[in-house]
Amino acid sequence: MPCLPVLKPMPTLLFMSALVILSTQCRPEEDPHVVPEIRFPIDISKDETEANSTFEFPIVLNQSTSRDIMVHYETRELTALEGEDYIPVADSLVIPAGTATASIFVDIVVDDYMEEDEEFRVVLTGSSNATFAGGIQEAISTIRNDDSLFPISGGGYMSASSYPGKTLVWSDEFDAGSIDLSNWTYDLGANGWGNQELQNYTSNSENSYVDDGHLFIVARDEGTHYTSARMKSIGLQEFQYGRIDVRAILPKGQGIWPAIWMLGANFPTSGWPACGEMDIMELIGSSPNTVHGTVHYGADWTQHNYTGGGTSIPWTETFSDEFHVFSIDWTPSGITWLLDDQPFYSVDNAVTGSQPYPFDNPFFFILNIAVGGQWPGYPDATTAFPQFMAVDYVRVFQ
Ligand SMILES: [Ca+2]
Ligand SMILES: [Ca+2]
Repeated sequence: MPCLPVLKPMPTLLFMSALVILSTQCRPEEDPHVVPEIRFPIDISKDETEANSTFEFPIVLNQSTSRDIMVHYETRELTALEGEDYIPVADSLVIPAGTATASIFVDIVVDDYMEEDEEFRVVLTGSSNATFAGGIQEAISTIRNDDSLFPISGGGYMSASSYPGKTLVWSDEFDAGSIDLSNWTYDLGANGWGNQELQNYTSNSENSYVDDGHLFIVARDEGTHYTSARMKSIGLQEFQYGRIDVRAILPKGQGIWPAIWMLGANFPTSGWPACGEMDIMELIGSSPNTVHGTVHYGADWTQHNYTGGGTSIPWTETFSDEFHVFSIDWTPSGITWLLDDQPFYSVDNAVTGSQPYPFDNPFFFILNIAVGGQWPGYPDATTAFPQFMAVDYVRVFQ
């Protein structure tokens, strides 16, 4: 393009301005082939929040040039997965002539569920009219977890919604937005209770909450102590006899002791074990594929006795993997324990022998995770925290 326009007479000031403009547009000494370096050394680490839902990766040229620069880029998975953790992109961007910066934007998937901190890469796959400084063509992005809710799948065994000759008399499906306090209240404290347990039970939402149709009870390592929750239906929901189904995912690990159980409603006046105890499900976290059903009884604690049985799923599985249904069929003639509708242990109403038979009275529910104790032992370096029990429903048919 010719650089010597015909100059027309004009006022001096305007003439000088025109010369300046002409000189910047047409400097003959400028190298039309200067090749800038692309600098892309920036790793990004941000919390997974709405405010950070788009991660920005700046690209900087060491100098601008008179030509457009084109950069091709794409995202690649590391521990963060396409679609699940971020929205994959593969595109090109233009750094216009005369400018030296641009940015790549990647949307991340924001949810409320706890995950590991996860990483993905943004890779510069090629460019036109520029080189890569130091050969660096990728940035690593870390999506930092800032959530505390547990993600679970709904898979696993689902029990029948009705039984011949029986009526559903009560259930908590945990479908409301919060714990139904017309069904449940809390035991608090408990550090050092009779079984030498370590946890302190709280009513804090970190230790019990309802999410997506499930009740979560969470055992946490608070550094100096453990917290958990123990919920009970005493004075609120009490039943005598019935088919009881509880669908749950259980925690695991050395020293972790989840339980789904019942005590006689006369516990406050008669005391334990005279009130009777029916353990629908107990699990010792170091044997995470075995559950136990037990009854405890005795006129007073010096005459405490118990009997029970267990059942296991294959050793390659655990009760943390998916839902199972823990049941008792409790009638005037005895109690049968079932796992996923398969009976595995029974007692009849002569089980207490010379001791009083307490299992002919109303009982209330208790759902809890204990940490440590004489039976499970204590957490060690192999025990992962937090641990949760997710309960899909508690149903009583009579
Ligand atoms: Ca999350
Ligand atoms: Ca549910």
